[in-house]
Amino acid sequence: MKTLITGGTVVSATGRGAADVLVDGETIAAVLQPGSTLLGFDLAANVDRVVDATGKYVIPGGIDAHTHMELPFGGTSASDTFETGTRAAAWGGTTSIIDFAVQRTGERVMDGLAAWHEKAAGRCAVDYGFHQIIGGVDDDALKAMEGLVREGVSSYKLFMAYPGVFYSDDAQILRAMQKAADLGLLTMMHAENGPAIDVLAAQLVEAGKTDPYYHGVARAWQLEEEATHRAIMLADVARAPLYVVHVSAKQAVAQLAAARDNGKNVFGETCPQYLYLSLEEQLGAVGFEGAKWVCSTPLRSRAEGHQRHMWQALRTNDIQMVSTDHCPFCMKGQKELGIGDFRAIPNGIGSVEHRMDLMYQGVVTGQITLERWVELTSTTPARMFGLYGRKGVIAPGADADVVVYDPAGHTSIGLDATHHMNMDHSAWEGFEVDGHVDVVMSRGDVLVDADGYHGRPGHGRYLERGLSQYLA
Ligand code: DUC
Ligand code: ZN
Ligand code: ZN
Repeated sequence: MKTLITGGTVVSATGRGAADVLVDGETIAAVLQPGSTLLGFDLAANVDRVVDATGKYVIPGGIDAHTHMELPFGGTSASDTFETGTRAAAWGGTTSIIDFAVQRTGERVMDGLAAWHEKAAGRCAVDYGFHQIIGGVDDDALKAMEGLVREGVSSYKLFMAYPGVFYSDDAQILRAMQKAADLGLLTMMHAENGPAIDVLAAQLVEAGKTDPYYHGVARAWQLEEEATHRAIMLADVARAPLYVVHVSAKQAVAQLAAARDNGKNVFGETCPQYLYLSLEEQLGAVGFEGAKWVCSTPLRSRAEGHQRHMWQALRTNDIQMVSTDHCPFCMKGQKELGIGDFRAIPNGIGSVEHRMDLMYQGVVTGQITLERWVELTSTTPARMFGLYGRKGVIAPGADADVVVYDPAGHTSIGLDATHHMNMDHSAWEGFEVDGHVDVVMSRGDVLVDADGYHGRPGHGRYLERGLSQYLA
């Protein structure tokens, strides 16, 4: 099957230009001058399918490097399965996800990884890889880390939050980082001081402050800043590169920026919710509504300027990537577990479908360039997590994961009737954005076009990832 995508503007992390893209089977065969012929043949007349991208951007498919399909959390599980979550991703122009396999104290790391393969195999609409959560660092877990790279899992995640669930103390963190440095594994960190948060949360509940808003109060920015600093220093001692997930506080950004200025090999990711939503407006919504936006790290105060600062950090490369931390829960039967005690609200927001559109708004408003949009959502994720070349770029030999994006289009995101995530609400209800995902191609197959959805469970393949390009 040969496809020619004609008339569009091909955008990469470093530039843009009018070009036609020839797809042969699963890969990109050529990026050509518009209207090129091949040995005198009119190309468009000699392919099986022509996609007209006139007036549109042609970009590499989005890579969401932080999702939690079916994650068990707080006595329930994230409501998107690999089937529903990757279908929603495809609708939104994301053609690869990297999800988190989970190991907890007392479990074997490789059993956790096997369980995630079991959940995902044969069900995904787009390609998928795994990071490994290590929730119980002990001698066995450290030994098991040696097998991860061989399994195509070149990054793992630790938690400084959630004592008794995923939490690692400083000694465990240091040992894991030392091991990771030896192995070439990239350490990902949930950087919040969990024990201190638990004290504040208990005090708030005792004082009758049980609404979702107090989730944000308990998870004070100081406790994100402190943990971010501690993670940076532990990584420095271990000589391990560090990637801090879902950065939400401007003070945590400052810690990362200062460390990078000092030559430390540290990176940060933020998520759309920390760019658009706030403690006051969403978490502080009347009644129990705010539960829709309970996630960790929490939404931060707009009055304190975190959101504005985060956009700036994306411009200046103090933050290098945008993922979603997609972890959806329904209000009914899930979020409502925390009525009367915000600590029991399962943490998470669903956004896998909306990341490309939400980040494109940064282009519309002039906060980031078109090239930076592609870099933040596709190219850097590919480089960071060992996929570059295959993913993250439109170039000969790369997988034909291509999105045709219409800047003149419009998208109503978040209205219940229009999203495809398995949720009974949307964290993005009422968001109207410029731009539209017109065509989504994954390894040469059209998953989405004007006629609707053509994807299927099982199209998506497991991505054996190589090492991060950002190891020192
Ligand atoms: N944060 C969330 O919001 N959900 C899942 C886990 C996490 O760290
Ligand atoms: Zn986390
Ligand atoms: Zn997460």
